[in-house]
Amino acid sequence: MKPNVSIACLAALVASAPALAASVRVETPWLRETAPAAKAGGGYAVIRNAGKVEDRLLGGSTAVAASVDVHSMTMDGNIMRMRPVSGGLAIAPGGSVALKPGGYHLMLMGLKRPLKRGETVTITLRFAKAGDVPVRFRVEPIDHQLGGGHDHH
Ligand SMILES: [Cu+2]
Repeated sequence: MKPNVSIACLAALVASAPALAASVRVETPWLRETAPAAKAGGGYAVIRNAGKVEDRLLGGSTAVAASVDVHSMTMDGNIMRMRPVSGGLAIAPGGSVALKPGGYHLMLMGLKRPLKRGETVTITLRFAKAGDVPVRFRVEPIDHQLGGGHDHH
């Protein structure tokens, strides 16, 4: 019996090795509160890649929306355009990417209910290397600033 147990343990170690090479940290995750009839919502955070290899944020899933996509926002003359980031948002090893209003963001499509300030919503982010990472996002008022210096809570 003993050799079989050893082989099983070894197999488990080998299977978990790729996950150890990838490591992401999600800081200051927040969602913007939405109007009652809104069908889409925005999500923001700073994502750090503490691993040794490039990773890519592909999207995510949540119970409160039909889908979670990664969008970029750019100015085209005076028109703001959002579009899905094809192939995922790359995060260099040792680097970070900020998802913030006016820039890259998570787009919750097909909202099933409004997002109310103060509540917490779990979104499972999907990374190419790190896999599925559940993150608790706090819903903040529309004028919330990432890391803002005048927070009076
Ligand atoms: Cu968007």
